[in-house]
Amino acid sequence: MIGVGRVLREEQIQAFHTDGYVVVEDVFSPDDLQPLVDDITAEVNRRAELLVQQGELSQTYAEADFERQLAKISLETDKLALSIWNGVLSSPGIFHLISHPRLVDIAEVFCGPEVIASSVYRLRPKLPNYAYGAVPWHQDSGYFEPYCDHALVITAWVPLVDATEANGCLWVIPKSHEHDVLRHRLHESGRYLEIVEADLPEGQAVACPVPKGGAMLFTNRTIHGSFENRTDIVRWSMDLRYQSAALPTNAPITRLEGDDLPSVAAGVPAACYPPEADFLVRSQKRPNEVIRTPEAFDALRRNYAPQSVTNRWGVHWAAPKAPADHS
Ligand SMILES: O=C(O)CCC(=O)C(=O)O
Repeated sequence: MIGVGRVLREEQIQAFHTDGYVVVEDVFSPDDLQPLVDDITAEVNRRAELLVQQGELSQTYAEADFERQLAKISLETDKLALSIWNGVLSSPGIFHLISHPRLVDIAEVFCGPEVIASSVYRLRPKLPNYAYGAVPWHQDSGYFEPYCDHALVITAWVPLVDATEANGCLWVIPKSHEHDVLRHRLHESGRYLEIVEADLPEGQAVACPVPKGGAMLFTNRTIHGSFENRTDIVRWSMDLRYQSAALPTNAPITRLEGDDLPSVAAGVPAACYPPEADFLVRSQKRPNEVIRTPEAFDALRRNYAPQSVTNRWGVHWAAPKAPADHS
């Protein structure tokens, strides 16, 4: 299998399967992450300038470093931070991170050679001492189509600063991926699904610090959450997801003879998360269908007509808006 022994050690692969998660250090060089940091900074400056023009912010704080600018802005208004939490950005830096060869090598270890970058990617600026940034206990599958509960959709959680227990790194319940998808309820914020404390399985939760340049990988049934940031810097991170092309996907790919792909007509969902567009990020069988440029990625996401996800919990949460309907 491509990638095994090169991108991950055998014990890391084992840990992922046994515990439901693994932290991998040194996935990216600082140069790898800088274009994304620059894109985010440009976007923060753009939105801050608008707020200054509208009289809602005294200055853009552009001289502050990446870890502090949004924290300073947010002491005056939380509008900018909220617009990032509640939106889904599309930028060349985001595309290059999702399709970073080392990350895709890692995804290939678990998903096989036909790798779909799942539609669900999120940028999260967890602000200092701000309740909005906490993400309650959940399994990512709580948000996905039930059909995909027992498939593997991996999350690569990538911090853009050193993520520590103090600034709100992720917590997981080891081995919780062995459970089915547990009941999720609407969190009091109305923005998240959560597994309430009483429904959590036995097991000691562990904090998972990840240094900048590393990534944490976990499964769609691994129970995780993140809590307060008790520092004065913003805990910036991105979470990205990957799956096999053999699972339901709305990526524009050719179904090939011999593929055991499920059909929508047979009641199988169009994708594990139909509200946003998937794309093919690596393929041996369909190399011409791999999305290779930020422009193609952006066009695909903007032109996608969102479809709803099965409302299995009977609740509605305020899902972030994808590029097509958010500026
Ligand atoms: O970044 C966070 O704080 C939460 C991330 C998360 O829950 C996820 O990636 O599913």
